[in-house]
Amino acid sequence: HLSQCYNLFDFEAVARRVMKTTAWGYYSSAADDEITMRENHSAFHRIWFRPQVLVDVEHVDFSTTMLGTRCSIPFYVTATALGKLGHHEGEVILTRAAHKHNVIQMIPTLASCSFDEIVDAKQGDQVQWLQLYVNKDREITRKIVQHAEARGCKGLFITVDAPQLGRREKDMRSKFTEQGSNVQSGQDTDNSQGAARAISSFIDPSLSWKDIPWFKSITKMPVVLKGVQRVEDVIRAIEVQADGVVLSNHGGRQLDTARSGIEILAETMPVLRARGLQDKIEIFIDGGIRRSTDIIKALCLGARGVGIGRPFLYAMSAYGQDGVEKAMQLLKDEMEMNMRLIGCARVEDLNPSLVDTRGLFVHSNSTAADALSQTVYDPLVVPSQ
Ligand code: HOC
Repeated sequence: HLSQCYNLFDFEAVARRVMKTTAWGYYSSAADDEITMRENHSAFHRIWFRPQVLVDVEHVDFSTTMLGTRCSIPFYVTATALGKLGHHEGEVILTRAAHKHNVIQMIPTLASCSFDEIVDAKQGDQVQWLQLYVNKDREITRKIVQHAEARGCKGLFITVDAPQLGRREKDMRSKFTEQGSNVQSGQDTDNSQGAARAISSFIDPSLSWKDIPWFKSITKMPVVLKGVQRVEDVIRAIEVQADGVVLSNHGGRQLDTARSGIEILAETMPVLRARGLQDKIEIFIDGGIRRSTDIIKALCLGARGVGIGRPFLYAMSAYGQDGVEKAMQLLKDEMEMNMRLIGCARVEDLNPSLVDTRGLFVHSNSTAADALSQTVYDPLVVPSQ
């Protein structure tokens, strides 16, 4: 029961039991041996806190500003495709829950609901961003971007880590057959290799750095590159005047054994600070965030905010809007407690001295063995209905 969900992992356990094989296969799958997906969360375990004591933390305020929008907590609902696989109402459930908690929602290109349905579901001055897969036909892309801006979106997140679809074997095995998407690719879809391949054939693999100024020229929305994975590319993003980057490996769904967002962040910020570039761009991360301690670690290391994807899909699939609201509330409760325990009353007070990252860059060889035992020999990888 919902009242017995005490953390974000609990929603995943319920979702795994109640979801259809195809839906579970699509949401939970990641590339190849799923090493990066597991690393996304476990990397946070290699960072330890150095709390400060005797700080007045009676009143804790963890509200913050992301791309100019004030929000109640430094996370946003990141884009995840095919919401109707998990719940018949799809992404509008996430919109409503995000409104309740004053959290920003990123609208996915590959949503099940139409873009306008998701915008129509927003209330009051609720803020949404658009996640964009760039179409081979740039006129289609231009129309999508300008329509999003006209409908009030406040940020454009261009996915840059997906010139080709990663190989998600769990998804492929479940043989996607449902029409969960509103996406019109204009081409025959291939349902035989999983949901993702069925919906992604329109995406342009020729997208490159030289295209980014064009995006800046067609919109006034801040332009953020989602899926950057090394400091050299963060610097390049600054050079092309991107307003932000998301350090992300696409939830481990694209290149397996890519590093976690939190590790890329820890690589990036010292270089930006050494070059005086730290205020030139907003840095976000996503992947593996399940606890408020993960959020706090990312903020200590210089992130402006973090994206959370699968946990809200699982909460939605298990319990609908109530589930997503509860998941958000749990994170808020954890956040208040852990800000107090680390000795910070405000987000602005979080800084690198509060974390010990010496172990972060040390990778254990056992990860590969774990991956094999979990992805090959686990009979529950694709649960039966
Ligand atoms: C090259 C196409 O984000 C997922 C979605 C869709 C990915 C399309 C990538 O399944 O991770």
